[in-house]
Amino acid sequence: MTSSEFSSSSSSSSSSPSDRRIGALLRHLTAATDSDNLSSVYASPTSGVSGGSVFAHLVQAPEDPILGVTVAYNKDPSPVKLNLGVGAYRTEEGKPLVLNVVRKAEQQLINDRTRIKEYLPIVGLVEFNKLSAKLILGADSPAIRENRVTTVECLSGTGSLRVGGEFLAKHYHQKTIYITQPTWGNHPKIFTLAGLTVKTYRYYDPSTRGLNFQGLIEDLGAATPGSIVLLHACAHNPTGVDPTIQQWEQIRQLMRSKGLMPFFDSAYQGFASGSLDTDAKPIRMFVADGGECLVAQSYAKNMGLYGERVGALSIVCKSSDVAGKVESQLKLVIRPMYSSPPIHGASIVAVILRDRNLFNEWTLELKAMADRIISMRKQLFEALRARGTPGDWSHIIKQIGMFTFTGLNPAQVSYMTKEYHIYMTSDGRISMAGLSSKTVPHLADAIHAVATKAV
Ligand code: KET
Repeated sequence: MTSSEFSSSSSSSSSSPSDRRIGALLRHLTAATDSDNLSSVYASPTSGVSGGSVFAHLVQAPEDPILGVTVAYNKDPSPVKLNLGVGAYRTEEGKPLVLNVVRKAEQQLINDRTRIKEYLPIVGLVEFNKLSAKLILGADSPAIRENRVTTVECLSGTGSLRVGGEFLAKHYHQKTIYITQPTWGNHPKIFTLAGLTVKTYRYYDPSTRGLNFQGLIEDLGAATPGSIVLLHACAHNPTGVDPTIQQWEQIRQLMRSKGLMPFFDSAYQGFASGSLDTDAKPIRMFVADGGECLVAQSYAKNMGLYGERVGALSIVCKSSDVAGKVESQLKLVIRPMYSSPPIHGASIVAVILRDRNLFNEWTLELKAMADRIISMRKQLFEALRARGTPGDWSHIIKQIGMFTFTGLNPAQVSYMTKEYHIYMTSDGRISMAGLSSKTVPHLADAIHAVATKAV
């Protein structure tokens, strides 16, 4: 058995997972009203049997493995502390960056006094949806031309994955989704809570620090026909290792021959190669064969709109008739979840994508971010070479996107945090986007220390 199962949503009941969740919720609510003495609840609304809090039995939950790194970093008073945990871009000065083109778009929005704050439709800003589909599938995409793509605005990449997952759990005949081993830590949680059963397929080979293509092909070849497969469109998180275009073609052929449903997570379009079109190529290969697929897009990283929570879910269908029905069902997923998405971030994106000049300016700023990260890779690699740090560190310059999967173990990571105030996820992933020329020597010293000491 090469793949491992995270959780199973199957039960003896034949109802859908969301029906079962709602059923469980209803049973819970009914049980509470049946057994509670309402007058005592009114007399003392927050006291339990012992007079303490009704939540006293809760255990303290651990911080999130990625966002919790920032929480720990914020508490550290050290002046040399360095946050390489979350994948968020920083300037050479170590500051968050608001793109100039985003400032311009916001100014345009503010100047336009006709703009209102009404609710958006359930599917979000329609112009944003159209432009997002074009950005990821290509302006000349036959699927768009044939009107068989449905796109809904969602709450960034996470929200798009969650809505897509719940839609599949409700309406797709296979409830198993395969995710890469390893993957972004939120993937198994998102899909399990959406009602899918999560399994993994081999992806990364620690001995080569590269792709385990053989393992990947074997695992997808052994997957139950029709299963869903989560694919990182580019700049795989956390490994920074992507298949080549030839390998993508083999993956596509295998998946199509087995009827496996592709679900792309595109959180880093433009960050892998610096080109939006190049990074979207694997998705476009799957769309070009006429088959169906899902794509979750995020503008958090490539437009720096992290906190605006702006993203999109596109479902490419075989016909416009089906796409219309899919959209109608997506609305039923979204309405009880958050009703409709926010207006501001999507408006910024729409202003930029619709205007040729702003769009070009964006691509230049995006390329500058990608280039700065590549230069950090070179500087860190050189700094380790200069120190004579034992080991092969060439993966730092070979891996792509925001992260380097260093190969450092949890004990080494914790030593670097304790002794050097360098913060990263315990799997040894560092966000290269959080590094600058000034902080490279400090990081290189820390890596050198753990590589030469018995930590
Ligand atoms: N997919 C992947 C692969 C991913 O790395 C992230 C975020 C997301 C989706 C979701 O991003 P959103 O902000 O919802 O559009 N990853 C970084 C931040 C996080 O963990 O939330 C990270 O790995 O550091």
